[in-house]
Amino acid sequence: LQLEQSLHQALELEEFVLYYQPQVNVYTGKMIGMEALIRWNHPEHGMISPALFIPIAENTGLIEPIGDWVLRRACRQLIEWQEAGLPPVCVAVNLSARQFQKQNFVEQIAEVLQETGLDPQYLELEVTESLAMTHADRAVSKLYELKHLGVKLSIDDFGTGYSSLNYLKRFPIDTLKIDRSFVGDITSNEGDATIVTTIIAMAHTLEMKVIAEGVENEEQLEFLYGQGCDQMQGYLFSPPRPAEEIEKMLRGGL
Ligand code: G
Ligand code: G
Ligand code: MN
Ligand code: NA
Repeated sequence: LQLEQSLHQALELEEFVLYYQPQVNVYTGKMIGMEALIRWNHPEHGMISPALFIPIAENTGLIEPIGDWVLRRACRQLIEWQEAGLPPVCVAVNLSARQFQKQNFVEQIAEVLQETGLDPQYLELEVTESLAMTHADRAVSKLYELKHLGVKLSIDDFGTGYSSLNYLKRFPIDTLKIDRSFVGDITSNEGDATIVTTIIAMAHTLEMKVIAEGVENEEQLEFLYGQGCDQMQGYLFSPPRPAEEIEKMLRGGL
């Protein structure tokens, strides 16, 4: 209850910040986008991980105003960078179940795009595999409505949930994000290597791109390159960083 109270205040006091983690083209090594990841800059406890407060925000419903803040912040940030003449990149925003399932969610996205003036092709929405596969029929139609707005869609944490391939082929998804739990051991664990290789092949058959998460070393990069993985994200390239640091990277002409 106390945390709920302070989460409420955190919104009003503007204690949330967005960090951004670069997403890189495996072949060119260039940054092509980034994932927005929220942090809570608590006056006493410092930076608090979303892993600690997002579940509480989900349960209390505070995820709705927080999620709305994240969307607007990310879109505004991109507009700022575009207006400053920096190279155009996409921003991916994580959606939680409660947001995605909300009745007027599609309208809300349309509203944010209109209010910020962001070209929809630069906004990517991430839904987790387990969220997409729960009530998959309803998810299919909602994903199509979102797709019609012109935004990009990706499935997050792919491989950790229970996917029906029958639904997967019906989702208008641009990108599958391979969960980092498979990427960590790809060079030492044959099973994980096979899973990653299979996900990449399947995604390409379904005309989706693949991004590997949690890429931490050159050996993993080599493996992914060899398997035709499209994009990667991970500490090898960059951890999630504050906007000012990402801006420097963009100015560096990545
Ligand atoms: O950045 P970090 O690895 O600490 O993120 C931990 C978890 O919090 C991840 O599962 C990530 O998807 C989730 N997360 C980060 N930012 C957001 C957000 O803005 N909205 C939602 N719903 N989840 C987020
Ligand atoms: O669930 P989601 O994929 O949205 O979560 C992203 C989380 O993964 C973030 O909390 C981020 O800090 C973390 N992360 C990003 N890159 C790496 C990495 O290379 N290794 C590890 N262990 N975690 C990472
Ligand atoms: Mn994510
Ligand atoms: Na993930």
